Amino acid sequence: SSTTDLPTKPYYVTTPIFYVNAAPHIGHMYSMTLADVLKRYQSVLHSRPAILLTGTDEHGMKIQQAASNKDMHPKQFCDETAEQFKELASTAQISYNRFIRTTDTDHIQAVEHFWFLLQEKGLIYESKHEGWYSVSDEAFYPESQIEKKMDAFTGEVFMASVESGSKVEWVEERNYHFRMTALRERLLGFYGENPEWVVPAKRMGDVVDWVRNHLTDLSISRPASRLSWGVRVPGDASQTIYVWVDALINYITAAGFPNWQPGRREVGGWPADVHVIGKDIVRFHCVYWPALLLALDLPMPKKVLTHAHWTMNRTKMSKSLGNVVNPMYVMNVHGADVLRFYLMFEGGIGNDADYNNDNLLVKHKKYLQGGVGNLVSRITRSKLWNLKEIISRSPRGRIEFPEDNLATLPAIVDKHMENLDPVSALRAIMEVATQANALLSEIEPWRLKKSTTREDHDLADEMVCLAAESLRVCGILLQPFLPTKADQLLDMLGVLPENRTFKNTELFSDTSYGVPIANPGKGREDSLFPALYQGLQA
Ligand code: ME8
Repeated sequence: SSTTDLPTKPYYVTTPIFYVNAAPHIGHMYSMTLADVLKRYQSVLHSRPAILLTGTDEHGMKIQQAASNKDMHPKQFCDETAEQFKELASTAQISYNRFIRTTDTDHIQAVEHFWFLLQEKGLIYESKHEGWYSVSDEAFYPESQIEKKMDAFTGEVFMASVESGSKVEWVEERNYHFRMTALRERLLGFYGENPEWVVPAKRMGDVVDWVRNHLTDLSISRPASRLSWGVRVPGDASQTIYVWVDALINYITAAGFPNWQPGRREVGGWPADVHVIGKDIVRFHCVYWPALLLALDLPMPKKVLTHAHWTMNRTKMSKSLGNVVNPMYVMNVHGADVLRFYLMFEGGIGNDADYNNDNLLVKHKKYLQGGVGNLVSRITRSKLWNLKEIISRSPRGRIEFPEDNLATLPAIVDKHMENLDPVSALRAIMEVATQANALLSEIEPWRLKKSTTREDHDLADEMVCLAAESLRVCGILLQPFLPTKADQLLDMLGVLPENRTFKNTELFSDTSYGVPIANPGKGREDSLFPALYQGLQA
């Protein structure tokens, strides 16, 4: 077949696959939502085929122990929590194409095959291993990165990783190693040629430093007598494959590895356009994963978006600490879009953000209820003008501000999204909506409409048209962030479904809207962003 029938590569974005040792919290929903916004931006606004992968990481010591603490078979234990993550994804409107579980048969086969290829390349050897292992992080740490710590409550003294604070235990065993040091120069070369591979770029420094100064071969199996819950080493059932090697491969399992045909691996999406991850797992994704891919001469993911953490009273929200906010509860009370909005608007990519329910209420009131919501009801509910008629004429010319901001908004949003910065994109959209509202309050078309001069009437029409355009453009751009509410907004304005893509964001390019598509029903006209229930305690 000729090159002309090669399919275009879909945009491919992934979330981490989450450990199933405990129920999901806000932090997991944050990674999922970032990934979903990136995907929807491509698919909804740019009509580009796009794939979103999320799922669960089910093998390893951590899960084995959690299951055994509950006296459950690990698989049965995983089934229960995996279901909760799946439920979170659907409630939060995460438009995933596949929910992968590392216990899926095709994934296990992919891991075995990956191992086989590494072995064929002579990159696996057997030796004795000793070192400090953290079950919580599922990682070995070098002696230099271990310190003595005391539990503030129990007084217990233990050894812990300096980096993560997690408890470590001394391990001596025979296992298999991946000759990662053989890839040092190629890794450094890759980082050098792709200084913007890690987003934000400030997290690249540690990665390079680590590879330059601390890279060692990687222990990639554990004796099955200790770790039985996992994929067995092909040809040596006495060893179980290290959970991080198993987990990282999920990104190519879902893309069709190892059955992709030469030259056609793009069909499944590989290489990924973006891996979305938290800053806690940068080393695994930015050192181990590229080393494994380089070892097999597979293409690298194009970008790794690393985000900061949600804290609760300034302490990292974590399953093991238990200081978590249950997103299902918040969405149950406020709806999915409200929480998505809060996470995207306040969440930290560069710096940690503190979750606070009062702040959620404040931001909702200011930007959604009092901002976009207020604007839409002022424009669509007034009996003083006929919106459809005004839009069909698109009067303009006398009011300038914020038309400039409005006209440039799509390009600005596009730039932020290209830079993998949905937070700035969302803030720019909200800024324009806020300006439009302020201008409307200043010009007061409802007052001008009662005037007797033709001029006042014309100015009022112009203002109404500009406010409607602000809403239409913001509504289109908000679709990836607020999938339900943005649709509802565009329905209320009467924007046809086929006129909701990026190219429709050009000002005054749509003169066909103005009559609601689905009438929300009497008494429900203001239901786009109703006041939130205030009683929720985080
Ligand atoms: O690390 N704030 O799984 P995990 C923001 N299975 N994001 C947070 C967060 C917080 N407080 N807490 C967790 C693992 N996250 C591995 C991943 S990938 C091949 C294997 C998010 O269940 C963030 O994305 O511990 C973090 O990287 C991820 O959840 C860790 O989830």
